[in-house]
Amino acid sequence: MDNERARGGAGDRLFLGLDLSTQSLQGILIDESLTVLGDCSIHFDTDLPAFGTTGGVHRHEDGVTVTSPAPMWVAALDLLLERMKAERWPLERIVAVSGSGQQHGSVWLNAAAESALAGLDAERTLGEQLAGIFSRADSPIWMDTSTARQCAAREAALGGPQAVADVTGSRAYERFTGNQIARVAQEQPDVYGATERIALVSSFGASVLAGAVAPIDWSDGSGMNLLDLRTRTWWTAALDCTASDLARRLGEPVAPHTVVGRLHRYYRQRYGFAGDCAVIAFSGDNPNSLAGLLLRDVGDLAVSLGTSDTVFGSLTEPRPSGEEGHIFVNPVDPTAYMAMIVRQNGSLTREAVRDASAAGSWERFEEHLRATPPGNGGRLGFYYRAPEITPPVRTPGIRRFDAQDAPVESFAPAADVRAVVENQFLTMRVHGTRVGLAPRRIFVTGGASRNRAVVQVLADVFGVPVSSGEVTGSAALGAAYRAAHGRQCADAGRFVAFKDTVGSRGGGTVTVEPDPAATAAYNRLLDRFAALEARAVFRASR
Ligand code: XUL
Repeated sequence: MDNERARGGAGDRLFLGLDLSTQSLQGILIDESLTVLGDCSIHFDTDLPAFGTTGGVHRHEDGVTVTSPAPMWVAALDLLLERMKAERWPLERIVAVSGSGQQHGSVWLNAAAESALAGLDAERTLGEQLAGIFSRADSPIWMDTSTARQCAAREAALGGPQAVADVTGSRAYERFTGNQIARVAQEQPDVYGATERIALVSSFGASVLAGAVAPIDWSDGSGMNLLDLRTRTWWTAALDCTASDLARRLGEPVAPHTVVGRLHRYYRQRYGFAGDCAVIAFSGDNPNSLAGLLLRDVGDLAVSLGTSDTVFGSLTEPRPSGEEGHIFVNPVDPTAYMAMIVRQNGSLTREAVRDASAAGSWERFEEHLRATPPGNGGRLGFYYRAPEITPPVRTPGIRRFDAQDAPVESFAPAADVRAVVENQFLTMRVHGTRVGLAPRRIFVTGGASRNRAVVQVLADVFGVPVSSGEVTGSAALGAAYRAAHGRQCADAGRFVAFKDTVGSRGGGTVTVEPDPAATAAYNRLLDRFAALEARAVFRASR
């Protein structure tokens, strides 16, 4: 890192954000003006090859179980801090650290965990000292789809998918932690019996830093199908149909800005951290990205156009759907919520149409978009190259309709390009509206946000201005902002609005304004689009 710059950073106090994602552990250091001073990552596959992961995970032979070794995350933390020390990061000026974890993953801790965490000795590595704290060292993660049976049983016990969504924010999803816990309790009762505490990846990260099992925060806790969104307490009926004596194993959930402990002396003695460094509750990666992209106001929507497309934003009133989308407690405003939609058919689907209809060229793709009218003369296409989450589609396929709703085999190349882009944004609008998202402005990030003609369609479909800009490491950055926010709340002895911590920064670089005539065309199309989409998809059934 540019140490001179760090030493010259605004104010004396620095904040550290960590992101334990599927493939890597990233650390971002910011100063009081929230300027990034340092950014460092450990990549699990290459930096810790002894754990034998591919993409940070182990895919099991049954084809549905996916786990990551929790000891790998522990080893990664020592490695990251060693690098920061070697690069002479001013760790002694960090007054708060917070973090982010891939959502839904669970870490299984035995009765030895509390004392091993509390007694960390700076002469030995974390890996050596924490090797014996797991009742199972393999953590099921969000890519695991092995719990269809538990989802069906828990939904049946709790009154169906809509009833589960009404209380927890989402219908039962295979990757959600409550369903994962039910599977372990049923299939490995000895493991469950030997488990003293169950952490999320996020709360586990905070535990290793604080030297004590840290509480789960409300926002990441919303990804478990166990938390009552409105009371922010565990839903007793959901606990009861999951596993015995679960409340004790989960501990009490807390607000995301809570100080969950002080950084253990291990880090002071081994790496030179300050004595007074607060550990702020860790949260999920998507909640942290909401903070990192500075979506401060209700009506600010983030659209991330990546391998999968994600849409999320803040809400004041949750409107959970028993069919689609997720509602979480908001990570920076404990009285508010966030809604999120995940679409599997993102960039690979756009690229397939680019290859087939624009000779593999993004320039040609953009020319096609500019040469065709908004609304595509009534043509609508539905492109599911892979099974889809929103809307649920189990059997991949492509369906195209002409202006009279008649199925057609193909479109001319330019119309095909427009159809795939319009499909992706119209579906975000239709399904986003169903979970209560009503954007006033959009921040778009990810690969396709560099294509201005694509961003123009996004602005036109939603009828709001769209800013774009690449934010790398939005989850780690959000964790660093939340560290600053949590520390500010603690110092003030009361909740301080996140806006007061982050000020007026953010908002992106280029703003594309919607064309009112184009938006009117999309408004007219919307009902027809939703009806045809319902016809085009094969709904997933359990
Ligand atoms: C969200 C989800 C993923 C993980 C990725 O529900 O499953 O986005 O959080 O880390």
